[in-house]
Amino acid sequence: MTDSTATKRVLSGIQPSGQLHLGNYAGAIRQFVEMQHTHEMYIFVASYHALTSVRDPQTMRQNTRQVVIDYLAFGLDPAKAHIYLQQDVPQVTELAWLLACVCPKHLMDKATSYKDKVDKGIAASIGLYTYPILQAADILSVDPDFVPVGEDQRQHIEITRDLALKFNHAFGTEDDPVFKLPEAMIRADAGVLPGVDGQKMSASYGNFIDPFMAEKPLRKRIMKIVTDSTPVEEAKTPETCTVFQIFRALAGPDDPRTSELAERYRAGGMGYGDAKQALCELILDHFGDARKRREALMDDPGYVDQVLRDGAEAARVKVDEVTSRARAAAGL
Ligand code: AQP
Repeated sequence: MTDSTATKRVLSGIQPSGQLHLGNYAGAIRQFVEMQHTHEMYIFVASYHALTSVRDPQTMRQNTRQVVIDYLAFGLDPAKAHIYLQQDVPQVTELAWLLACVCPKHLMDKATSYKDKVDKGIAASIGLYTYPILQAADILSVDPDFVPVGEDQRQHIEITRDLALKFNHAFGTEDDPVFKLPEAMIRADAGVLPGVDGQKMSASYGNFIDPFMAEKPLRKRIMKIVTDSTPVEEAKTPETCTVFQIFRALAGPDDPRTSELAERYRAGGMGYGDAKQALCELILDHFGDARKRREALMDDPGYVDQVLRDGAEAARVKVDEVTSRARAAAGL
């Protein structure tokens, strides 16, 4: 990585709508951990967003805390990344309003995640409908260069850029725009990770795999992955199999273990049960250190509190600066 990227700023976040899962890891968290060595990082817990689906305060508190612990367990280092809760930087809700006032309604009408979520049973609230505006405010609030996200979030980053442009057009000048336009950073090899039912792996769809599960329930969970009924002796197609797709996303497409497993699919003579065992071993190996770190973090609440205090303090400085700039530009 060259010096020119060393100071680039990154923002991303995850909703505490349930346990973090392999989809969050493959699409987003792995990038956070890699980028923290070369970028200025703002990584938050999207608690206001989770209110669109979580209705129990105790669950909200527990999930929120758990996301922070899991960020740290996956390898985020608070010495390298500002880790904070969305509710500790409530200025983003003001920014969301400023953006809502320049947001044409049709921009929300065409956001596909609203319909997907309502179809899956999440209440059709105005919060859910305007979720991409709050997300745009989160992103624009720290002037980031890059937003590492999973493939499913591509449209929301486009909406963020649209809203920034509209606000800049209304209240900025070409030489002095109010908001900086960020770029989505989406891993080409990650795609949208499927869950045990073959649909997008998702916290609120009940189809996710939690890499921190105890070994026995983890094995049981992986055995539940839906496969087709090709008999053991017949050749199988790895690319269309959910087990293989998850394996490839974790190990990486160029890893020899991935090509070896693909070979076994194509050769025939391997049942899906064997592929599931291989996936289970991979998960236990890949997350071995993270699982140990998580146990230690669960016993150190004081440390987690300190990480959040420091993170919120740093985030507020930057978010205050951006919010003041937007207010002033709009004549407030
Ligand atoms: N299945 C997935 N494949 C790849 N990336 C994924 N991400 C989520 N699921 C997958 C990425 O994880 C980040 C945080 O997601 P989020 O929880 O804030 O929102 P989401 O995409 O709506 O995730 P869920 O699990 O589906 O949450 P619920 O069920 O509450 O809506 C994002 O970068 C996302 O791309």
